[in-house]
Amino acid sequence: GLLTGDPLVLRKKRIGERTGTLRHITRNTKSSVVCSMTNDLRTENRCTQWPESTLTHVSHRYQVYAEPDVPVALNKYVVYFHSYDAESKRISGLAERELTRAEEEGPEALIAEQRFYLDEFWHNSDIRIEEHPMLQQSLRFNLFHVLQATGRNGRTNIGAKGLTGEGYEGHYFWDTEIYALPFYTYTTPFIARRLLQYRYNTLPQARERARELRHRGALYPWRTINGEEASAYFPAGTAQYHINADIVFAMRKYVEATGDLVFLHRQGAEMLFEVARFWLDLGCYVEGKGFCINMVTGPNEYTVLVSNNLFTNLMVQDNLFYAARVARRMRSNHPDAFAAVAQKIGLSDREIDDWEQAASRLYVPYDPGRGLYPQDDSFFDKDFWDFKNTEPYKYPLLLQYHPLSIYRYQVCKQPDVVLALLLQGWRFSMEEKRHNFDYYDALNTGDSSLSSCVQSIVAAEVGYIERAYEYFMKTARMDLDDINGNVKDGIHAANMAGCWMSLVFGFGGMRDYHGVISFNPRLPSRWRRLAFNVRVHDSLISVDLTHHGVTYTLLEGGVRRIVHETEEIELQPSEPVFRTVDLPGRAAQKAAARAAAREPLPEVARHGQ
Ligand code: IFM
Repeated sequence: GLLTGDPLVLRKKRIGERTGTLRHITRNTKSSVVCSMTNDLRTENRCTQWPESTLTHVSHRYQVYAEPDVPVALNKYVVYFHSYDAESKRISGLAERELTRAEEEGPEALIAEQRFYLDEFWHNSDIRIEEHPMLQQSLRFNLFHVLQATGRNGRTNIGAKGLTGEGYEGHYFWDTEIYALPFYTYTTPFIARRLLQYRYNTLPQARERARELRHRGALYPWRTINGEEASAYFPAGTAQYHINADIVFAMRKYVEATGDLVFLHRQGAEMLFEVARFWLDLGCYVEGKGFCINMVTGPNEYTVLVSNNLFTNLMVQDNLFYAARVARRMRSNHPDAFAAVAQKIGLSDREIDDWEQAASRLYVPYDPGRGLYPQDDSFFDKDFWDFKNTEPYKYPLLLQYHPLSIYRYQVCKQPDVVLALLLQGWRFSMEEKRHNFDYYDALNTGDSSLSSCVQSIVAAEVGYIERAYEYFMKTARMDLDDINGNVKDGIHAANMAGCWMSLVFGFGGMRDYHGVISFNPRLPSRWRRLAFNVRVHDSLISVDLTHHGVTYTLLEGGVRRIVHETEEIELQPSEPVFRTVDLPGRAAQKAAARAAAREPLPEVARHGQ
């Protein structure tokens, strides 16, 4: 049967001898959606059937008088169409034609097509943890769900709960760019491109939103489906301007990992330049500090509307340098492509200089006395949350306390500085990472499902393998074991994709600073073997880790350079390379230093408070 709920208004219902079609429009956004089905019952048994329909559903009921050894087979075909696919009036016809086509092809052909698609997916994405069936089950469950959740037509994206529940009303967040895109970029890049394409297709709405808030450039919505801002509570919504930086950051990683300059020149650059414009308009120069960004909310939603959120500032700096570099490279190496974008958005040379200037003067809050990076300008002025007297049932805090009772404390819902340590890792020394991780790990409630995977990766990097393991187990089993007790509202898609990151970036130790792929693996003592593949440009690299060492094999593509710990390796087709594994931490630090040396960026001024 086909069911419908309140947000849908019925426009058309048709029920045939074996078929049924419903067309609705969504109450608020007026999108049309069609669902058509047909049943193909095959049996030699005597049977009766009758259609049923109400205002909200259509179905066919069968009664089979089954004899022993007389088989019964029911093939059911269902198709969905949306007004994104074609004009609203045409989609019912399209859906019915697609059904006929599916039935003509038959189940075997459809299953074969599906199998081919999934074989390819697993070939690129599977991760093996030897002799650990429970973990293996969770990895595959998580990655399969991420795939199921992902819109792949450039017009849809990944809902925070996938399509499995009504939590967050189906909205898309930065979860896509920071948690899911790494997985796709390094395994199935054509899907990463589609997800970025979605952001390009909603650039007009982002421009419109920037105008609405009296800014230049483009401001992407914190939560959305159709590209318009849907946040109800701006302090933990629109004020998370870092969404803009996250999108550009993910795009940059995609372009560096794939070399897809066509995307960059035709679509990416336009987004990038509009976002850079936005930053210049949002920030301002402050005497004694530099370029500051005030009144924002960083990833930690338990602290809102602050000045100079470290994560935001570092990501903005990254965006601005990148924007200036791409603009200059395009101008000299691809002048036609550059002229097309520059003309379309009225870009001047002066703006490019301004981006670079703001980036080099971007304010990075730092407390030299304590060797700590404050989450923002006022974070260290706040009192500590009284963890000792907070009973377990009081978590997540946001469901038990008024927001204002939370905002005045040093307390984290999810990684903020710690996420900066991961995404902007090449800027920090290992000592800084460990010291700052220690500080912020103690403040983290883990109230957000986006927490444990990032904590796990950074814990692994700084050498806390046991802690990393604990966080990883929570990540891996979150939905299968309903650890947060809220899976009834839907799965946690970001965490599921984060599970891949915990293994590949965490225990696999992969980093991609400035397009250089490096590995500093560290295997938890309880595992015998961890193996995964990553795709970089046209190469598919297998990474196979045991307690003896790690083997890198080029499975597809031409010669590829990678860095193992501190050593540069040139992988040749069919010539596996084996290396022993160094102590955690030491090698990662050297790799970060090498990455920074390879493409030095202007010195980032750190300011004492
Ligand atoms: O995007 C996240 C946010 O960071 C924390 N609250 C839940 C959102 C959706 O997953």
